Amino acid sequence: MDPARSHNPNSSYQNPQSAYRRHRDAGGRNHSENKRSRPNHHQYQSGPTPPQNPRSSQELSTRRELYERDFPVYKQPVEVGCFSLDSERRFFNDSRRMKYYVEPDRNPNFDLKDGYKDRYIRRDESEKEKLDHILRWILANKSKLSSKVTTASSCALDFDFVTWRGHLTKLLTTPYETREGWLLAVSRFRGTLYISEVETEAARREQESRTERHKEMMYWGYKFEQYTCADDVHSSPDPGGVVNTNEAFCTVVQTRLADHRLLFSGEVDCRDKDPNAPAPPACYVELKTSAEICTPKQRSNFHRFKLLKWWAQSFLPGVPRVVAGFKDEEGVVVTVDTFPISKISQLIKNEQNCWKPTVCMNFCCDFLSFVKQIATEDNPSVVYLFSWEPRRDVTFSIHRDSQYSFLPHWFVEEMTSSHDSHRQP
Ligand code: 0WD
Ligand code: CA
Repeated sequence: MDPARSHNPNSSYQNPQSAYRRHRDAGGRNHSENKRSRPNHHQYQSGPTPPQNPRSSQELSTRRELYERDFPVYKQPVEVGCFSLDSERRFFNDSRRMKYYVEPDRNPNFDLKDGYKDRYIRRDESEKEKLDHILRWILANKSKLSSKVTTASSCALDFDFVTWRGHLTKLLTTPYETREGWLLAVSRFRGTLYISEVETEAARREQESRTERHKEMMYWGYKFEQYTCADDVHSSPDPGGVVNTNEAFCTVVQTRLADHRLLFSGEVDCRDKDPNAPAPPACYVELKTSAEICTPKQRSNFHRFKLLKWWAQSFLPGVPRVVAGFKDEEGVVVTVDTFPISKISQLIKNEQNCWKPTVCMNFCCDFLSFVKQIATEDNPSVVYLFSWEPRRDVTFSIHRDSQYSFLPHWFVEEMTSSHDSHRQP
């Protein structure tokens, strides 16, 4: 277990010095829309919400130095459920798309290019699913999630935050990110804060201008999964099959970061097929591909950039290891290596100016506190849009009944009626 996890008396949460600042800003620009046009904002359709205090603006700094303090409490994540998405992206409240890891040779020579032209079905990325699958999972499991204490508090769920693991990964890496900003939409509904990503203008342009080579390289990662995963405990991988990126198996975990109770879901590539392996999420394996490392400079970059992303993504749900296929320029996996997540912080110790897990976790924790403080109106059609660009502070704007609203009616209605029926005698 990672020594930084909770149960370690030395890692108890220190009350943070607040990294958010209040300062005067004549326009109160971050409380209302269109006061300052940001390149990654779409045209707003709704009218601006009048600022509560037109002379103050609140921002959250992302400077690393502010987050170098003791590691916050991060409870061991517990799997509370899972779901699957089939080849047509249909939701199932079960593990039917779970796969089993079959350890490859150390030097397997897997050809990742194979099947790109004729055995590849790609998910339609223009279909923005937002939190829908997680919300479906919540409805399917609401009897085991509803608050046991239905007192004066209007909390229907015992969680402060519901989101995708991928969104939390972006938060963890923000203090070290120099290229890609983000937009996170937040709505408060029955006391829980739902966080859903909005595509930035830059990301949309990047996607539209992808080269053929880039598109093919995106396939390589999925092809590596096909070489190393089997559909059943006793079967073998089938490299002759079709790669369909609609299919997914997702874990749903519950944990706590300082005083933030979190429920999030993340896609899991496969599990250890040994029946004596530990219970989920400890039996899960994350698969990655990366360019072969030939020079000290490449090794240093791998430690500074790749391992940060790999660590953040798997540490969050408690996935203990990453299996990496190192590929040459032709898309052939030349070496396979396993990286235990708990060893990554030692691996990077000799890098100058390297990333620190504590900075990642403390920034995420402070961002969640910032969100709690800002997103106060409990209304599923109100969106607090948090926005960040590298070398800037996190800012926000507020949107009512806009294109940003993301909690669907079917979810709001079913949560509302079930909540009320709980209160009936
Ligand atoms: O529609 C969207 N913009 C998003 C969809 C944003 C974020 C997530 N999702 C959905 C995806 O449909 C996917 O089923 O969430 C699921 C994955 O969620 P996650 O685990 O929170 O995401 P992340 O940790 O970023 O990615 C995990 C894996 C990726 O593996 P690698 O090894 O590349 O990190 O999920 C896959 C990918 O295999 N993945 C996606 N698959 C389909 N559509 C997407 C996506 N947009 N993003 C990641
Ligand atoms: Ca993966």
